[in-house]
Amino acid sequence: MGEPGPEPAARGRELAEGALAGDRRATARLLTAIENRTPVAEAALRILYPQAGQAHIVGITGPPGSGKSTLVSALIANVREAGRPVAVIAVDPSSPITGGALLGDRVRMQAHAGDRDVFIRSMAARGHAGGLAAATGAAAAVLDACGFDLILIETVGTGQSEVEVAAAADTTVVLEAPEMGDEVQAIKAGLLEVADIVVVNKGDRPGAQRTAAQLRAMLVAIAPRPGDGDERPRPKRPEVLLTTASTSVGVPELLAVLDRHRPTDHDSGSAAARLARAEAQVWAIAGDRVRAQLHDDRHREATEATLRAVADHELDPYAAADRLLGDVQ
Ligand SMILES: Nc1nc2c(ncn2[C@@H]2O[C@H](COP(=O)(O)OP(=O)(O)OP(=O)(O)O)[C@@H](O)[C@H]2O)c(=O)[nH]1
Ligand SMILES: [Mg+2]
Repeated sequence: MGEPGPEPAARGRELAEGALAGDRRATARLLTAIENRTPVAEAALRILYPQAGQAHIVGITGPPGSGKSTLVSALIANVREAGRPVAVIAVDPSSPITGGALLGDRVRMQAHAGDRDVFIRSMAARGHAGGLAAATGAAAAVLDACGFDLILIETVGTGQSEVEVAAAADTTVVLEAPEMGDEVQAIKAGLLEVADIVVVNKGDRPGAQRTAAQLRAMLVAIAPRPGDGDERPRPKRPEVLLTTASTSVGVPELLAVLDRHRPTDHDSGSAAARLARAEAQVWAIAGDRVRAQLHDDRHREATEATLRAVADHELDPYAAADRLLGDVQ
C-alpha cells in the first residue's frame, strides 16, 4: 500500500496526535491516508475512533446541479455565524457529469478560506461497492475526533453512492430542484428511500411548490407501514422543506430541522441507526479484506480455479463461496 516509511504505527500516532492538537495539515494528511487505505490510516484511526461519536454527520445528496454545493456553502455560513465548527467531505464521483463541478465548488467555498473552523475536503468515490461507506465513515470519524460537531458529506445521487453515504451518515438530506419536474417520479423513488429530510431547492424557480407537493405525495406512498417487516431505523416520514440556497432562504429552517435530527445518547432510534451504520461499515471492510486475500499471491490461483469451476457448472456458487471462505485466515 502506497504509504512510505517502515513504521506506519508510529506515523499514524504522530498524525493522530497532530490532528487532535488542531494541526489541520495533519488532519488533511490523515484523510489522504484514509483515501489511499494505508496502514497509517488504520493506525491513526485506532487512536482517534474512541474519541469520535459526538458529531452530527449529515449526508447531502441529490441529482447533479440540484444545488448541493450551494446549499452546503449556505449551511457553512449559517453554522459559522453561530460559532460552530463545520467540516465538509465532498465525494467526487469522478463522473463526466460532475467532473467540472469541483472547481466551481472550490470557488464558492473560498468565502470560508482561512477560517480554521471550516474544513473542506473532496474525496474520490473510486473502488467497488462498500469502499465508499468505509472511507467516508473513517474520514468523518477523524473530523469528529478533531472536534467538528457538524460534518456534511456531499455526494451526487446517481446510484449506489448515495446509499453508501447514507450508510455513513446520521441524517440524509435528499435535494431536488423544481426543473426536474416530470422526471421526479422516475428517478427519485430510490433516492427518497434513503431520505430523512427532503429539500426542494431553487425555491425561487417556478414549480418549486408543486415539486414539493408531489414529493410529499410520493413519500406517503412509499412510507413503510407498521408491521410490514421493514425494520430500518427510520421511524418518521421525511419532512419536505423548500430552500433557495443561492440566497440562504430556508437555510436556517433546514438547520433547525437538522438539529432536531441530531442523534442523542438516550433514544433507541439513534442507537439502532448507529448500529446499522457500524454494520454497514464493518461489513464493507470485511468484504474488502476477504476479496483482497482471495486475490493475493497465495490464493489467486485457487480462487480463479474455483470461479472457473462455477462458470463451467462443475461447482455451484454456494459451495464455491464456502470453499473460498475456508481459504481465508
Ligand atoms: N435559481 C437558483 N439557482 C440555484 C440555487 N441553488 C443553486 N443554484 C444554481 O444551480 C447551479 C448548480 O448548483 P451546484 O450547487 O453546483 O449544484 P450541485 O448539486 O452541487 O451540482 P453537482 O455537484 O454538479 O452535482 C449553479 O449554477 C447554482 O448557482 C437556488 O436556490 N436558486
Ligand atoms: Mg456540487
